[in-house]
Order: sequence, then C-alpha cells, then structure tokens
Amino acid sequence: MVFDDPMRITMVRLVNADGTEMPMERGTGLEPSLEFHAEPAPLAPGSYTVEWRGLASDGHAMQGSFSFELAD
Ligand SMILES: [Cu+2]
Repeated sequence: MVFDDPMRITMVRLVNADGTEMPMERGTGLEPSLEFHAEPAPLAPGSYTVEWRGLASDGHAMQGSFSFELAD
C-alpha cells in the first residue's frame, strides 16, 4: 500500500470471500512510512479484501479497505 503522507499501520488483515482471515506476514509499517508491505501465504483463486487502520502523522486515525480477485 502507498500513502500520500507517512502512515503508521496499526492493523491490517486479509480476508477471503467467507470472511476468513488469511495468514499474512507483516513486513513494515510499525514506523510511519509512505509504503507498507505485507506478504500473504499462497492464496487460492477467489475474492479477497484487505482491511487496514492506521495513524497519520498528524495523529488522525484512518482506515480503508480494498478488494482484489485471483483468477485460476
Ligand atoms: Cu488528519
């Protein structure tokens, strides 16, 4: 994930279409950064959603989500 301003990621999770959380190795984001990287375990084809929360540099809490699809 890429941000316009430094963000400290306080929560990130990857869920499948059933809402089951997928294992994901969190790589960065404990310190404020413009980029956040995480590495999921190998995923089966299907729909997935990433949900995140973070703290902007001005202290405001922010959150978001986005979805993607893996074709077989
Ligand atoms: Cu703000």
